[in-house]
Amino acid sequence: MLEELNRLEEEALKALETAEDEEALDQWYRAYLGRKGAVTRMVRSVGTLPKEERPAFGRRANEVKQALEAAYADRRETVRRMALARALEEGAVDVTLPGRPVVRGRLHPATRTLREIYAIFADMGFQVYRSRDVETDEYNFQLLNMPPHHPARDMWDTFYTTQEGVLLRTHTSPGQIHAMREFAPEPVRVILPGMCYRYEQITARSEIQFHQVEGLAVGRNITMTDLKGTLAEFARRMFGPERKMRFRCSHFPFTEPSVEVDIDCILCEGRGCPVCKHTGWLEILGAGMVHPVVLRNGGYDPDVYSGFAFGMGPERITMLKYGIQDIRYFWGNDLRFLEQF
Ligand code: FA5
Repeated sequence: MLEELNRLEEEALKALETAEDEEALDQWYRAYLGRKGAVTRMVRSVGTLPKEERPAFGRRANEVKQALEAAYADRRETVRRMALARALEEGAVDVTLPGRPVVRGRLHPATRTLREIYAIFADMGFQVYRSRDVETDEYNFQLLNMPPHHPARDMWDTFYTTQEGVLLRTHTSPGQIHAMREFAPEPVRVILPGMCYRYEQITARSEIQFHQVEGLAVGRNITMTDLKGTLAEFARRMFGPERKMRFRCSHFPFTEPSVEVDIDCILCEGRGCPVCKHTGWLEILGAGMVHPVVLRNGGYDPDVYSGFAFGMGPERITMLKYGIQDIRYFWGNDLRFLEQF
């Protein structure tokens, strides 16, 4: 019986050497030291021995048990270390390898132009003023001197909501009223960027959704000369000092007098081409002196205060700067277009 015990110990120690992972260790434990393990069973069989052999056997059995428990704990630690070493080796990183390039995003071309516009006007003391895209008929038309049935409304058809008198703004000009009502009677010098919406045919030059940047300056003694100087400085910085600029008489119900501003065609240098429709000029914005009715609606006394306003389309300006042929590229979400900027 004692011999058998010694053999079992030897066998168990040998088997333990081959256990390489946790699972094999558990299996080993169950096979030898578990409740039904070989060693446990042998310890229990002490009762079947003759009385005089029992003490010696019992002592030896305990020794074997302790020796195996200790060997098991040792092996367990070794296996844990081996697993760690293997994981470190497998997960090793060669820090000298070149990194994987991260694809860089970029600004939308309209955003780039908007930011250029902000920077130019910031230098001239204009702050950015935000106003809402969803407007009322009152702000989009009436307070801008376009009562119901005014013929000028035909130029600015829009999307109406199901709520009576609530619509998507056709231009950023209603923001003029919001800004004036906030600042009056203090002087105001703001630009108002944002999306505008028009219910019109989509063409290479016209979208149903586009940006505008409105400008507004109100104070004492503001004259048409200030408007011309401000816009000339803007055009010089946006398009370069070699560009020529012209002011054409025009009409907007909310300005008096009104002008439209052209620059000489960037593509043909003013000689005439299909883009400028052979005129040599390209329109970039509408402008004028704020109409007395609009000043009064904004909270200023037109006998004391005067002001100028203008409204430009950044997408059209971007088209001119980069020679983009079709405005539909802007919101088509085609990466082949967007990645060029
Ligand atoms: C207006 O919207 C006036 N509110 C501008 C203004 C402001 C005049 C303040 C006087 C004082 P107009 O409809 O011309 O004007 O539009 C102004 C600019 O918006 C145009 O020059 C053009 O650059 C841009 N724009 C107009 N319609 C579209 C469109 N469908 N798609 C893209 N850009 C457009």
